[in-house]
Amino acid sequence: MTSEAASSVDFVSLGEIVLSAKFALFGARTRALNLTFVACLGAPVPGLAQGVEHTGMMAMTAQGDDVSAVAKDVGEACQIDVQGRPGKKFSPTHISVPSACKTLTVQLIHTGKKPKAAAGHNWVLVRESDVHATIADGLTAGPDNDWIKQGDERVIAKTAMIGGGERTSVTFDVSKLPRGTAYTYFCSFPAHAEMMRGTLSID
Ligand SMILES: [Cu+2]
Repeated sequence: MTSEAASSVDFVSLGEIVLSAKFALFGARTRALNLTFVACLGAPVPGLAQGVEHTGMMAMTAQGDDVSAVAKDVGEACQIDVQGRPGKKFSPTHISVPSACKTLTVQLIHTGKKPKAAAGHNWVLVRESDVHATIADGLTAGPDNDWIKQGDERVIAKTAMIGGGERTSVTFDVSKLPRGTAYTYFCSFPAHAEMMRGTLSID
């Protein structure tokens, strides 16, 4: 089986259990589009399947016993695409991270046309209680630091700042993030954060 096969429609329709097992057998890089992960977002996520195709990353939850067993063999690497849209909007605006996820890869896709200097987007994750202070300090950090204070320990994860048509990603450990804590993500570009904001929870 080639890696291309993993991103085909067949992969989704045939079911993950069989294909995941095959991947394990062949030792190939596993790709799994887990529909439960999409469903728990509560909002349509355009481009999620495409994102999996492009990145080859695995989106997997513990839901479905057999899938979970395979995921443990290869590590629970979860993945989500987030669009930064014109009009200072993120989509989705809430990310539910299954508690089985060990790492989360967020791929940020800037769907606008403006360059980074005019309307850049990034994805910055902090605890909800740290949002205002992180944004305020970021505004004095300037564009060379992507409008985030250097070495800001309140930042749990962040992507690079990108311009229209670009994409970037960040992978970080979610296994030690306390459950029951409210997390917020935002874009630190000046005047974007008030609108470009979303919430993340470990569920
Ligand atoms: Cu932005």
